[in-house]
Amino acid sequence: MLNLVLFGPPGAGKGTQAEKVIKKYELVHFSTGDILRSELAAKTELGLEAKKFMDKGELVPDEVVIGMIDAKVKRNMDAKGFVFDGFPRTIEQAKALDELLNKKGLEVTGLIVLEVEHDELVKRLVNRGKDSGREDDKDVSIIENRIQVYNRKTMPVVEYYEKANKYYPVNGVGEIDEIFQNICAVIDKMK
Ligand code: B4P
Repeated sequence: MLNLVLFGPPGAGKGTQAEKVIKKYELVHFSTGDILRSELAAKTELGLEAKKFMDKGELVPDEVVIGMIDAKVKRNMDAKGFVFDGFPRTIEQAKALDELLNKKGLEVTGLIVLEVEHDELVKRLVNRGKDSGREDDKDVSIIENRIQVYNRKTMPVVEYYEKANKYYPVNGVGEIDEIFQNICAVIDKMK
């Protein structure tokens, strides 16, 4: 099974590239951001709780997100593989993902990190905020907080996978299709 983590700061293009990767390699997509937003749209208890964190650009508590992923992996055990998009975002989530996959005799194949510098991230998110309706894209101070949270809490995850020889950086700036080709080259080497 090909189990990929698409990683990078907010606005790096994880969601954009994940759509293309799942289509080409016929993998199941897990976007914790999308799952949380659909819970929010359905006004579930989980969604309303998550909203308090998301609107401020903070991370939703680990136990909430880990539970969501666990349930979805269990429902998709016949898949060719998974693309985790926006997960793991903390060391605790990375350890939980390893545990969860190991129990099923699986493991993360590789962490693909989309590298984009700060000003480009802010530009993309402000742009998306004009019509996305996402509260966390509307305000530059919330966008800046998301980037800071990424640097503080999420970046250590890179080192975790680097130690396991599973770290694959890719330049996330340029044409979407060009970046996708570079990601495919990395995946084809892993396989
Ligand atoms: P996410 O939904 O994961 O959102 P994100 O980090 O903003 O990245 P996204 O994937 O949407 O953006 P993309 O780079 O594709 O998380 C939202 C919130 O949910 C978090 O802040 C947190 O509160 C919560 N959450 C989610 N997962 C969690 C977890 N595991 N633990 C705790 N909390 C969690 O694209 C951005 C924009 O750039 C788009 O408009 C796109 O069109 C554009 N773009 C993409 N590629 C481009 C390119 N090459 N050139 C120019 N523009 C490009």
